[in-house]
This record gives sequence, structure tokens and C-alpha cells, in this order.
Amino acid sequence: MTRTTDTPWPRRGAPRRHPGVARAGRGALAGLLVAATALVGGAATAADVPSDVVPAIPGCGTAVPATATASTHEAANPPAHAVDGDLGTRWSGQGFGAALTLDLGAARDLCGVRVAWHRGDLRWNDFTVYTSTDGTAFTKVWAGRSTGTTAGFESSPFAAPTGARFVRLAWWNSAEGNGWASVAEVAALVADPDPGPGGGHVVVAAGDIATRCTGTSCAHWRTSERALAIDPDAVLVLGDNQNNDGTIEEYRAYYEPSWGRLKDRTRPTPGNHEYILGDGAQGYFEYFGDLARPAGASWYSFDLGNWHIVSLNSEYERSAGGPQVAWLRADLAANTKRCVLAFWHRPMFSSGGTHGNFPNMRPFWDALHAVGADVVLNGHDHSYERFAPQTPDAVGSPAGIREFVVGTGGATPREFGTVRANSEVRLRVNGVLRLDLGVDSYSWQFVDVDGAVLDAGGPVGCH
Ligand SMILES: [Ca+2]
Repeated sequence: MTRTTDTPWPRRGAPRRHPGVARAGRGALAGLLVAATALVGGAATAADVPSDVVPAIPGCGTAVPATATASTHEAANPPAHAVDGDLGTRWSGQGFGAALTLDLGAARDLCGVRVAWHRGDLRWNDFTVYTSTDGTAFTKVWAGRSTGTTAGFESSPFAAPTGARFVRLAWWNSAEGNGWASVAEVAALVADPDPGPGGGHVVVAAGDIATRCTGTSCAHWRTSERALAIDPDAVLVLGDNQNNDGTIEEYRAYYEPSWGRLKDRTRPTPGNHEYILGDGAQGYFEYFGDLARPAGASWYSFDLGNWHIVSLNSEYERSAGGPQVAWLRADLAANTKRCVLAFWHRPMFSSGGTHGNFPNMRPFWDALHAVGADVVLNGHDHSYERFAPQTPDAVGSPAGIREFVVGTGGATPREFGTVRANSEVRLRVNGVLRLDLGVDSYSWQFVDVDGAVLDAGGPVGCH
């Protein structure tokens, strides 16, 4: 009773629990399972490895590039799809004991794995993780069940650092009981690198934040709790920080009790809602004071470690011949930092169904791309979207800029529309973006209001 592809299957009776070694004789893949379990020997057993699935492992979040093979796979969903960095593609293998094996190319000191399960927000999966130095003798290092509440990454820490080149994930069952293992992404993890002098700065970013809502159930309160828990060095708010009119009274009533708790480390930009009354964003400038105009204009820049960070105003004159872009070019020409990040409200690229692309942001992109800038952050569409690095002409290129849309700070999430070129991940939830800005690289995590990491990647080297 298995389906020929991984589609939902109504449960009939209780699903099998995690099998353990004693049930190794079952099914067509018994040989693989016996081989895997018989080699455990005196090493870790299910009783002495941790079984908790946790959202993230402190200090153990650096993914190791790998190739993948599998004991079985569906033609449309090969093992390579589990290591392609795209949560929208997957490996699907059929049957009890279906196994996916990563080859890291060389032995690494592993501290855990992270797995994003296809349909992971709808069903739990029972699985076991094994490691090997030679690809033949595997030792069990983790066994347990995914939460069934997230399609994002869940991390499984190893009890102790484990030297291994090969990592195998063996699947046993899911809450849907349809006989299919489907992994969107899996990665072996090593300890995060020592950032060294001048590196290791943490930034939290989100836009479209406070609504006319008070109390701890408001989405903007919950995102502010995530931001506080991350305890960043800087907070970038990406416009529409206070809806709906952005008045000083609204800022004081809704933004201040929540995100205002991070105000002293906040670097803002205004959005269309700050300007909606036609009063020149009076509430925004009064609330943020010198933070909004540190050098007199509503656009400005600052350095953080080895990063040059630029705040632009998409609600103001922004033509190629205007004063803001002239300032931007001069600012970038004077920059001495290797890595460059810029943020403003309206995205040039967005698959959001409400707003979408704003081609008139191109003068910003042209100036930034000309100096090899690395990252752009925007809001406006109430969604999270990650793009592959691309040129201002929307041509994917490693030399291009990676844009994130993070209009997820508290305003009600909205539907996506036309999916734009180079869009890699799209999420319709509230949450915050965490960026780890290293000496010459960056990594990211999108964290939802419950603390689940729904998207993660890097480190990616700066241009
Ligand atoms: Ca994938």
C-alpha cells in the first residue's frame, strides 16, 4: 500500500513508531538497514544520543557543501535536489529505510545536521543519522522525530563532535504513512568560524512592522521578541515601521513599546506609510530624531566591522541625476570596507502580489552594482523573499547583488503574485531576518515569530 509518488495519504490506524535495531528485517531495503545498524558496535545507541529536534544549535550553524546519493529515488526528485540550496526542490525516496547519503569530500568535525522536510509543517518524520569516515562503516549518531510543525530547517545536534566525511539519513516513517521520504534540504553542520578581529557582527532586519495593535499577541510584538532574543549589534528597519499613518502618536503607542526596545541600536529608513499623510514623514523624523538624519539628509551610511551599510530613502527623489543618487555614488567611492549592504523600502525585485517590482529603484541598483555591493534589503511587500545574486537587468550572476524582501515585521502577510526571475525562497509569514556579517562573508537566517528558522544559508563571500 504505497503510492507511486509523495502525495498526501489519509492515515489509516496508528503509524509505525521509530523502529530501532530490532525491526531491521522488514522490507526490501532490509539489507541496507542491517548494514547500517550492524556496524554500530560499541558506539552510540538510541539511548545515549539526544533525541530532541531543536530549531538551531548555538555555535553549530555552518553548513558543509556536499554531494548526495540515495538508496532509492523518484525520477523527478533525485538526491541532488536535497543539497541544491532550494527549499522548493526535494529528494523523494520510497520505502522503510530509504536513505540519503552526503559526501563532504573530506572528513570534517561535525556537530550536527539540519534537515528541512518536504511537507514538514504537515507531518513528522522518524529518521536516524549515521556518520562514516570511509563510506562503508556507518555509526548511528542521532535518532528521533521531526516536529511536524515547520517546512523550514530543524537541527539535530550530535552528542559530541564527530569526525566524518559521509553522513547518512535513513527514513522510517511519517505521520502521513504514505511510504515516502521527502527531504527538501539537508546539510551536515560544523562549528561556526571564529569571526576574528573586525568580524562577527549580527544584524536583524525587518520592515512593515507596527500596526494599531497593543499587547503580546500582536505580530509586531512577537517579532520584536525574536529580535531581542537574537540580541543583534544593529537593527535595520526597512520602512512602514509604523502603520497606518506613521504619526508620532502611533509611533509612541505601538512601535515604541515593541521595537522601540531596540531603538538605541536601530538604523531606520522610511516607507510610504510614513509619508502617507503628505506631511513629509513628520512622525518618523520626530520619533527617530538624529537616527533618521545622522548627517542631515534622510539617507546616510555607517560602518559595522568590515561592512559598509547604506540607508536610502525610496520615498524621496531617486533619479540617476538627483541629489540622493549623487550622494550614493560619492559615498560608495569613498568606502574602504570590502563588503557593502544597502537598504530601503521599495524593492526593485519582488514576487509580492500586492506591489511587485519597482523598476524605478534602478538608479540605486546601478550605483551599488557598479561597486560590487553584496546585499540589498527591502520591505513593502508583506512577505519574505530571497533572490539569487543578480544584475540590475535581473540576470543571475555571482557578481550580482543578493536582494532580500523582509516586509514581515508585523503587518499581515500577503499573497505572492508573479514569481520573478532569480527568486529562490518565498515565505508568507511574520518574522525577522538575521544576518551574520563576517570579515569577508555573510550568512542569513529567516526566523519566524516562534523562533523556527525557515530559511538559512551562507557563508557567502563578499565581492
Ligand atoms: Ca532542495
